[in-house]
Amino acid sequence: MKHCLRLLLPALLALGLATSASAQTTVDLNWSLFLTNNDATIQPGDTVRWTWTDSTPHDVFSSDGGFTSSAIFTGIGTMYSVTFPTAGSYPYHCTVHGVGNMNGTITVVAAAPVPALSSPLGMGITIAIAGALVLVLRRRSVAIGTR
Ligand SMILES: [Cu+2]
Repeated sequence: MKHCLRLLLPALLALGLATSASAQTTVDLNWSLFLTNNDATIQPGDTVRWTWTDSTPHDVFSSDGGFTSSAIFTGIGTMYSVTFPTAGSYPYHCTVHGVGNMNGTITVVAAAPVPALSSPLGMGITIAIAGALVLVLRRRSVAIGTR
């Protein structure tokens, strides 16, 4: 029984620490002529990276002016990236080819908060899970007479 707890508690602590961190990701989008509804849904802090996949000149221009590639680039493999720190909806388009021919919307949705281990709620959840597992292990030990 004690041996089980020695293995179980560090695992629970590691789980609590792992779930308290949110990984930031990069979402890749192709960017070429007649590419419409080039949408992505991400979380705050994530990055969107557009990659030119044709040889036509393009830019990336947010419809509300929040971000822009600030130049018209040409060349397959050209990249432009934006990190979105705040939840919201961010429509964008190519100014060379217009909204009707090249567009998309980046939707940034705040993730459900995960209680950190250092928070009272996160610590409480970890202790409750550990307690429940201890009870289960004790009952199993009693049932098979290995107490
Ligand atoms: Cu374009």
